[in-house]
Amino acid sequence: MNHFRQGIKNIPEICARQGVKKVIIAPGSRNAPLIFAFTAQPEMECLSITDERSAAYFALGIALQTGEPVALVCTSGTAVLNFAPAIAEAYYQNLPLLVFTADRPAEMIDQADGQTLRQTNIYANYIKASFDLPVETVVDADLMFSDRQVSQAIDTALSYPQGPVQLNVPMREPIYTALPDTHSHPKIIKTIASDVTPTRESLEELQKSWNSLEKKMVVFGVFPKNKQLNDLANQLSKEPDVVVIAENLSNIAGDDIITQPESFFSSLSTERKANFKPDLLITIGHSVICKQLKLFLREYKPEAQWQIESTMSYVDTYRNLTTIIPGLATDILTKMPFGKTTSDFSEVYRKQMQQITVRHDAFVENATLSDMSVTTHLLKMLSSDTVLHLANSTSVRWTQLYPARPDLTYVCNRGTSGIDGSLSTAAGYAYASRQPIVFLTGDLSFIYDSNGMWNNYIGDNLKIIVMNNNGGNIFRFIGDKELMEKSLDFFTTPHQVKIKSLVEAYGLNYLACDKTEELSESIEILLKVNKATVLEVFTDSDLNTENYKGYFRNIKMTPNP
Ligand SMILES: Cc1ncc(C[n+]2csc(CCOP(=O)(O)OP(=O)(O)O)c2C)c(N)n1
Repeated sequence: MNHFRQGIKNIPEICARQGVKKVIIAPGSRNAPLIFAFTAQPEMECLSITDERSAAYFALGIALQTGEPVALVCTSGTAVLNFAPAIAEAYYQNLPLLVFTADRPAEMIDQADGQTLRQTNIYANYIKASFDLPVETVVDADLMFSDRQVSQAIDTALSYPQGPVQLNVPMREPIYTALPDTHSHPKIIKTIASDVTPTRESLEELQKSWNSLEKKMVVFGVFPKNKQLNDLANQLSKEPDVVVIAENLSNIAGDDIITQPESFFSSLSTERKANFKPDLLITIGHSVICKQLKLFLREYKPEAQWQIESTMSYVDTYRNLTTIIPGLATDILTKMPFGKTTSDFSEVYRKQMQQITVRHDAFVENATLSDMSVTTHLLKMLSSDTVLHLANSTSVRWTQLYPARPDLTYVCNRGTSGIDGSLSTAAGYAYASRQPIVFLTGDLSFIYDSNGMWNNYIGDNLKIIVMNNNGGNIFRFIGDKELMEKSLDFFTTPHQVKIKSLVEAYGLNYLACDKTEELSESIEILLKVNKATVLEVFTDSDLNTENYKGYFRNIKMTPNP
């Protein structure tokens, strides 16, 4: 029996049976059989997005919100390359994307045929696995091979640490033919869930170190919201010998947790820094943004560093890594012998933080219209349960200067920190969520990914604030003014783009604010209106730069205990 296109027909069925229930389809011809197959599968929720770069980030946003795998389908050629930025981001964020790339048959590659390039393992350096399906499923073995690869690919994407997987699907003409009516009941392969725990001996070793190393610091990097982990962090922060540092993107917060590390470590005077040096450093989760923390820990080296729940092994950010601990932080750290020491380590940190809070509040209060005042107002006015999406560049950095709100969820594409997909990611997240979603972004990141508004799935729960300082303001924060003077425009890339026209072209609501006294009311209207809306706030890059540098001059004057 000839199983022509049976393999293609089975793909969405295997997906649905392995929990892949959403697919984003980008248009094309070579992928027509995949479009027929997915749109015919009753359990599959099919979305259509034209721009492949945006489609893939939209899928990433859905996977971030749901924790479930999302499939992507595109035609052959550069369409495949346009998925790449989001796939790289998904790889470093460990998000399960199933990427179906339609392809020409092998004999047509490098034969001057249209829309054709070498697609086998095309995302090699940032993909968990890549599979080439058979060009046709004629004999039983073809079909068995195709079904097995699809099931294996999904299982690979879902196994720890999760990640994106490519399935390259070469197909010969004819393309526009009906799929077979037959059902072949493809077999499913699944890896069972399993726990990883240290041996009793290893645990005893860790407990001995915990007891012998007096001053402990626990640093939380980027992490999805996790109540159990947050409870553990708050429990640890009450221990006199433990200091807990957590950036807002770790979604860890509490009264005794330091959630403004950039301000904190910028406030330490050289003479007093040694007082803040930990003996044991424990790092949990993904990357941190805070440069001052990295510099401090690279200079004031702890005797040991434990790394827990980092899906990328041997990440030695602080160059102190000694011990990698597989397993969950909540399983391991709860077994440590708490309350055995009388150290005042956390008290030293608490006193310093109290002083910083006073200086911080005084500096940010009553600021004139600027990216800083937008951040101050927004963080005060957001309703509980809001998911705050942050663009890379200064948007995420401004929020990191403020205490993290435990009732918010903070999200930012810090896997590869690109400015190219944050809007599409927020739009995908908002599509899959009923929570209020607020996206704070700079003007270049907004314009770069304005195609993120080019789809029929923009939820009313999506609100966007564009801090328009006419270019990449960050380069004026970090770079050397004299050195960059002559070529500054090549860094900041000022522009003439009318964001109002862009927003209205995509059918979203538009609001604008260019006066200090109107800011609070503008944000209030934005948060209240029941439609996807963009608030553009016009700010001055000179003032923003002065605010940012002034903020740290002010913090550096904090007296150290
Ligand atoms: C895809 C990509 N291209 C270039 C960069 C380098 N880059 C980092 S921040 C930035 C400027 C962003 O400007 P904007 O979004 O206006 O934010 P602002 O600096 O004003 O906060 C650029 C170009 C990047 N991170 N990602």
